[in-house]
Amino acid sequence: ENGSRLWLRQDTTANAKVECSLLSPTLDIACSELKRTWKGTPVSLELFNDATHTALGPEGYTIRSGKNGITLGSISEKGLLYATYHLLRLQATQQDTQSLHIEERPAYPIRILNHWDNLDGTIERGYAGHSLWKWDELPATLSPRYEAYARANASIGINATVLNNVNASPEMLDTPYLKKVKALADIFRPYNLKVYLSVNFASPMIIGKLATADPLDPQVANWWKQKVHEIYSLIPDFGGFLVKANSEGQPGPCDYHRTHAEGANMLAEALKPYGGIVMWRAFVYSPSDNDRAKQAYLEFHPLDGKFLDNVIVQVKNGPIDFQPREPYSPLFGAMKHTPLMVEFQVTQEYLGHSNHLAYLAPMWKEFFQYVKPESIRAIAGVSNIGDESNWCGHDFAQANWYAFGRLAWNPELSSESIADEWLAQTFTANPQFIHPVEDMMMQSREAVVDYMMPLGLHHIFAWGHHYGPEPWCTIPGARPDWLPSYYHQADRKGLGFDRSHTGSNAVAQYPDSLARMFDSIDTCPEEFLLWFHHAPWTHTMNNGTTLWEELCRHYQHGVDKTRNFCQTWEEVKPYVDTERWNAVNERLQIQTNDAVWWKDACLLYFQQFSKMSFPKDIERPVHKLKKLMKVKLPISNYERPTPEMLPKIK
Ligand code: BDP
Repeated sequence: ENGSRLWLRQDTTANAKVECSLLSPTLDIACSELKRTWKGTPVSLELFNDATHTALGPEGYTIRSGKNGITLGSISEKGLLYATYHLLRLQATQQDTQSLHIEERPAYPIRILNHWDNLDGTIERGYAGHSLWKWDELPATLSPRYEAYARANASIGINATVLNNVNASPEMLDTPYLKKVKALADIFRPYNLKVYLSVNFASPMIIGKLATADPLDPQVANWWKQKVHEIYSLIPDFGGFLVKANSEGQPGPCDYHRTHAEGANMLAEALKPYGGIVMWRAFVYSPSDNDRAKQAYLEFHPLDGKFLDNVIVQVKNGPIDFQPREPYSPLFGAMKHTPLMVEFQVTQEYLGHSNHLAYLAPMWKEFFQYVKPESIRAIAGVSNIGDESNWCGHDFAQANWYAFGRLAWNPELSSESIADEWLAQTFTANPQFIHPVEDMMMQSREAVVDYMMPLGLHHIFAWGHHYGPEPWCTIPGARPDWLPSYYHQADRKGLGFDRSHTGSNAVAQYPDSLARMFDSIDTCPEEFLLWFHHAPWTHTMNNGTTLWEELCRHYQHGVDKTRNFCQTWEEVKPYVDTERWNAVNERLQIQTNDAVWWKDACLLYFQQFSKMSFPKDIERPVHKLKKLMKVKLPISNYERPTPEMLPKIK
């Protein structure tokens, strides 16, 4: 058992009776999945063109029981493929399949993974080995994992993928690479998985040898048109481009005093004749402004309505950067005349890499509490997939890939039900296992928030790799907005970033009622207190204790929870195979150690400012601050640390 079968582990000796009058690569897949695995009454797959099915769209479907068995129906074979995986999921999760009357359609037409994979095989912020894409071997050698990847995505409704890093290498668009991309697209196509690429805005200069990449230069626009033509001649259903421009040193239209809209529209014009789209990222910030949290809004809001209709602006869920908790980005709701999509981070850059168990569905659901699902056009997730045998490094990180797909299909699903489904398919449907483990998953993200940065604290991670605490970090000459003190602002008076009207006034970017709520320290939800306020150490919290005491309690709570997770895992040992039990257990031990490390580091560091003592019920630190301040992990931005590297409780 190495985890490689993900959530797709049903017995394949069923030999079911399946009827399908049409033939196509997609329907072949659907039929053979059913034949191998379905144990119920005969199934037939049918294309319909009635009003019900038309309203469900090409990816929607029905599943209905009748006298002679079950009928899967859709206006297209894509829908029949998704219906197949739905039916098989019902069986795997032991649902009643006697009388089915199901109608489904996806909430978004684009449900896309963003791989931050580099052409040299490394993965930026990837913690599950190297890239799945073996560029050196392609297109001649095709790893069986390419198809397994497409199948896994189809089984959860993901229908699109960006193969390469947003920090894009221009070579991606060179002809030899495009031929490799074509080979992948050919494998993915029957699984309804469309290929997209991240592009470097300076490509016309770097590979096209032009003197400029100015989007208003006709030669530049022409270069892109030629390139797009070449791509579509190889991959007729190519999806389009994802662009990170004028962000963290990447080239972009602003280099030529053009706007993001001018840059995006030039690419959109090139893609338009083929039905391709541009996903243009709003992740921009510069050290010269006073509050990073405000900058994407300041830059993009004035451009509302200026983008062509095949551009979607891709916005991270929060205004800063995938922190364990952020309020939603105020761009959502503010760009009334521009299609927007949300970008979630599935890979755990800021949540303990693949060492920590953190089930992220509750975090994404939190976003949808503030942002209406129907107000966005598409949904993207930064992938946590690599070439390790279990795909995601941590066996429980597979749940985040799974949950991303399920929520992209239907953001109304509950985190609990997704966890249950995933557990039943991945481990066992036994309730003795599911109940405690679902409970552990449901608490896991909040546990991370508690032991890393509770009450709205953010970005106090170690420099560069973002694993472990470094609230004290100073690097001579570094951009201030890359240093933790920029965010936590700890001083003798208190803690937190003042984004109220007395500070940066970032609150004003939210709709009035929310702006008022966040602006007042008395009505601001406590989970965002230090995000929006510089609160005095003695500030009275809702439960009557001081900020300092409450901060200490959250850190302690986080530690306690990780210990409970170890206990839970111990209790469910009889239900799990030894290999996966051991692998998860080893990482839960690391997580518990790390939680204590975070608690000690942050509390000892902040205590230097608060000058207050630890409440009685808080465990005394086991580490010394001086020692923790010397910890330097020898890892890059694409590795998880091994246990030997981490400070341990003696
Ligand atoms: C940050 C990562 C960095 C990415 C960047 C992005 O630290 O590696 O390149 O986001 O999203 O979270 O572009």
